[in-house]
Amino acid sequence: MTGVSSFRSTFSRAARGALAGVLAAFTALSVAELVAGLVRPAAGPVTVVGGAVIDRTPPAVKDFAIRTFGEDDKTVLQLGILALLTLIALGLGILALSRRRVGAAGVLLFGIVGSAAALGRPDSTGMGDALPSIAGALAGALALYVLASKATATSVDGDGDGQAGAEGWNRRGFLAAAGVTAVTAASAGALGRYFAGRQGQGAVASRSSLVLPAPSSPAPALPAGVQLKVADISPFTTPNADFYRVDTALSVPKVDAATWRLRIHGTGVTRPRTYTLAQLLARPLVERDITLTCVSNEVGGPYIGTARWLGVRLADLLREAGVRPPSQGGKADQLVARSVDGMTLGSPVEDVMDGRDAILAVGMNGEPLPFDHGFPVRMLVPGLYGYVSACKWITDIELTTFDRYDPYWVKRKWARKAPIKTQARIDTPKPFARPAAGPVTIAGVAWAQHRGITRVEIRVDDGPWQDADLAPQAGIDTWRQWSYPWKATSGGHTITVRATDGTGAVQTEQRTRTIPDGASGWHSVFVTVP
Ligand SMILES: Nc1nc2c(c(=O)[nH]1)N[C@H]1C(S)=C(S)[C@@H](COP(=O)(O)O)O[C@H]1N2
Ligand SMILES: [Mo]
Repeated sequence: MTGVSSFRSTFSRAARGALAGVLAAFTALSVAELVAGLVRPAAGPVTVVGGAVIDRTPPAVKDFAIRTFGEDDKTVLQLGILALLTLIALGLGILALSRRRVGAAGVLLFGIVGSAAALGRPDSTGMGDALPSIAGALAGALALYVLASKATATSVDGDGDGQAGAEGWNRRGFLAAAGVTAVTAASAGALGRYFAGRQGQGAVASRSSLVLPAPSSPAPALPAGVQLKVADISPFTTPNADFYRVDTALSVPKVDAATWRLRIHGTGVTRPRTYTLAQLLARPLVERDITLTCVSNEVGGPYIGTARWLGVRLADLLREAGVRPPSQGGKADQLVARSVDGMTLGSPVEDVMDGRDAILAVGMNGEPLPFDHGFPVRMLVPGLYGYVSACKWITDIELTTFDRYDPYWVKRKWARKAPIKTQARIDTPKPFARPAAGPVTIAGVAWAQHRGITRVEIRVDDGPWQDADLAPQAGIDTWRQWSYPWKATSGGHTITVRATDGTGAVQTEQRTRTIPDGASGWHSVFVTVP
């Protein structure tokens, strides 16, 4: 045997092992997704392992991921998991050529990892959640065992192409087995997706048949002019399709409105209650324009939006349950909202009950909440960042204290309390734009929810602060548009903006990171006027 042909046969042997490994991994995942599709789609291995990774990711890394990949962060995570899995599968496949049992056992190990992740999810519904990972691992181990034996089996009567003599393996037998495995796995995966889709159909139907009642307290009419006639400014009302989305859910919960329940219980609740959606909808509904902001929003960042929300006043429900705010002697100072996927968010009871429009929202811009934004019901508390107030897919409200319980983000080093910081953002011109010399409209939005915006100032380079023109204020819970007519002169210019809130406080220049309680500092944009 020449050196080249021995290299070739070693290479082709390794390639066979690698192919066996990848096909085994593919089989494992596909069978797991099939079983998950039948049992519970959220218990699929990619979802549960991804969820476990998200929960264990250090805050700084998570913040980096949100900043770098934005709303694609989850796709990047899933691709990362698949890439790692593929590498391990290649290795296991090559190993299995000489140690078939060890290779198969390696695949089973992943079943254990997947099962542990599934059972450890906060929304785990019991031992059944381990089934997808176990079934997938068994199928994958079997596939690897069979493929590895085919990959190394010597052909007795030759494989018919006259090459068997040199390499001593049954090419046709291996390729046939590989083909059957690939087709079987692909079919299992497709079936799994089909079943998973069907499981969500009840929820989809419950959403499309939901008719939202008219509010007993409609939103105050928007003053004429809240929307400035400036191209490229953020629209005052953010369309649902453009509304930012931030959550830890790898598969968006599809909750069936017919079986949804909300329980209110805990410290100081003298009349615990469980509501159906129909019961909530039978109550007086308020409609309000509220601007929601994420604590992970950097200065100048995109994680903010305004919608017209429809919902039930939360304070009324709490009072009916017997809850009193701490200022009136209530023992609970923290309200912990829990979602169907096990997320927990804690808000100050005092804020929820101080008269502001804290609501359990059912409608967003005239339609039932989109699934991405919490269907059927989510919480909103004007003035507080989303992570301490805006629980989506809410199902449980527990009254407790800040001393006694740390919710999800607080366990990860974010602040217990987080009112939204006063911020202004320049929407136009964009960073590094090249506007022509002459009149240029600088414009954007400013927000300080539940305090309101009273002033916005612009500074060009090191010049004096100049008042921007403010659009009328829709209310203290929404952002406010502003514009400034600039006479652009040629050269490079830094445009800076700062806002003043309804308490008279001027937005601080002090730059802070988003962790632990929101970014501060002024937004600047550099432009070149040719
Ligand atoms: N169930 C659940 N609710 C959640 C979250 C989450 O991860 N899970 N994220 C919160 C955060 S950090 C924010 S900023 C808002 C974002 O709401 P949106 O996605 O509708 O814009 O939802 C909040 N509610
Ligand atoms: Mo957030």
